[in-house]
Amino acid sequence: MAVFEGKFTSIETFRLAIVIGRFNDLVTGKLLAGCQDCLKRHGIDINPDGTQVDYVWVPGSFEIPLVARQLAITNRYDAIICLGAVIRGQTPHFDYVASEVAKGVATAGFQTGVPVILGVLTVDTMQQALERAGIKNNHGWDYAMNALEMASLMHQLGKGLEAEAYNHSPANTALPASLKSATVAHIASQTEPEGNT
Ligand code: INI
Repeated sequence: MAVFEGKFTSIETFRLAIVIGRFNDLVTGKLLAGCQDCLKRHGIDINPDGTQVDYVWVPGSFEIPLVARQLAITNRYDAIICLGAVIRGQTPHFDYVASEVAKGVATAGFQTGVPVILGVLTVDTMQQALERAGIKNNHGWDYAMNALEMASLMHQLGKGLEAEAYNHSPANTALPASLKSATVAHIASQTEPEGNT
């Protein structure tokens, strides 16, 4: 048996995409700067004209999952980092945006097998957001670390099944047949009443 964990070495060939919401860009711009600082100090070429990082700006956090998934299905990226800031206002809009972005980012990762990092702050006030985007510490740095770690881990676990999922599903949403049958077998083994043959 084995222990698998992501490393922060051998990352010179990694390709990353960063999706950034313009909404609250006072905050998201700082998250991006923290993220870039981390990547740069780990030897990643963060130049948008280079070969390692693409940047995609979207109107707000709500739009992030669609774009993250679209990027992931290209199979060009080892990880995708999503940066946004959802700040509670006087309306329920916060709750809709916050829950949709979290669900959508998770779905983009599940559907494609590409690590999609949830770098979206959900806070009550602008002060809390800024504290997490550089005044106290910068979570952008952490999101970059998460991306490198997950990219490395997924490489170790192998990308074969994910490639199969993209190639054999027109909607790019289906599980590969091998995973489907394994899942069905697993569920059956969990639900079969004891002693039932
Ligand atoms: N988008 C954010 O990224 N953060 C917010 O706090 C926010 N609030 O509170 O409204 C927000 N709204 C815009 C939303 O993400 C979409 O861009 C918009 O609804 C258009 O689809």
